[in-house]
Amino acid sequence: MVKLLSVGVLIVLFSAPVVAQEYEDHDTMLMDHGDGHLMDMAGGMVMGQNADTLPGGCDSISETKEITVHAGHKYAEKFPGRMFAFDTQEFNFKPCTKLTVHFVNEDNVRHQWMMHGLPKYLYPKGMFHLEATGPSKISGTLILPPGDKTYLVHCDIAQHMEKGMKAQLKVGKGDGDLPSIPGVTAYVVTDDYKAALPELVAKAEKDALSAPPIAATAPPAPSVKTVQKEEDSIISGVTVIGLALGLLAAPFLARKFKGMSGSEVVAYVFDLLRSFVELVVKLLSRLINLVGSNKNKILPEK
Ligand SMILES: [Cu+2]
Repeated sequence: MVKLLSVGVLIVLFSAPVVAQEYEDHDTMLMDHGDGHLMDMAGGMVMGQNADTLPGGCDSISETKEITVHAGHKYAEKFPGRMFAFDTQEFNFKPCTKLTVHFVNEDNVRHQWMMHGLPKYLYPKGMFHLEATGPSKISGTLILPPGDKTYLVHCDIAQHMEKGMKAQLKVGKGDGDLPSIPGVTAYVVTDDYKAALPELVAKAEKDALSAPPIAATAPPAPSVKTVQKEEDSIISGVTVIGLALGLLAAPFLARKFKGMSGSEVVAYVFDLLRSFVELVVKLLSRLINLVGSNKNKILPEK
């Protein structure tokens, strides 16, 4: 019974860190650097924060909205071939909405919720940007511009957008859709997960055959096949030399190996190889020294 209890306690102790994922809250640690730029020492950052200046064309704040966006690897699982994603791929708000975004990064890497195309007179570089080194949360507020426009929202860490962390935010009716939004719009580059490798090879060969012939005036370019042939001939030459050496050495080695166990033979062969390599290195370094010293002798005569 005591054993059972202690096992139970151990299981609870070890599973606790897995169950209770701790999120660092950057909002309590941020320092205001001015111009809507807030930052802390733990990898949290807000850029383009604007909670009170109305963008040109907005008479008043139309709505006050708050959203929570989660980011992480697990949200990409439903999108084949993607690695990272937000939990939401499309947002829609009225023009002149005051929007607060609570960004929760659930991965152990850095992620961003970066919005582009905002008016530059109000948002530095036209960006509103939340960044969190996870697992953690961070919050920021902006006021959306007037007019119908579709804004790109993504994570700008290298390759995170390409791997799926991309969304669109439509103000009003938006002005169209952006490409490669997981689950929303078609990928610019679509991967084919159905075709097996042999099929792909067959298709590539077929494409190569049906390619238009090179003009007669063009100089003959070395084709892949001829390069392959040259390599083949080099390899076969080396093989022939090796075989000949092996045949010559066989009687000598047979005598040497008489009465040796398998491992002893292997050790002996490796020893031979090692001394051969050492000899080659020594010869090479002597050659290099020779060339070097010749140069030194020539130089003063100039
Ligand atoms: Cu990211």
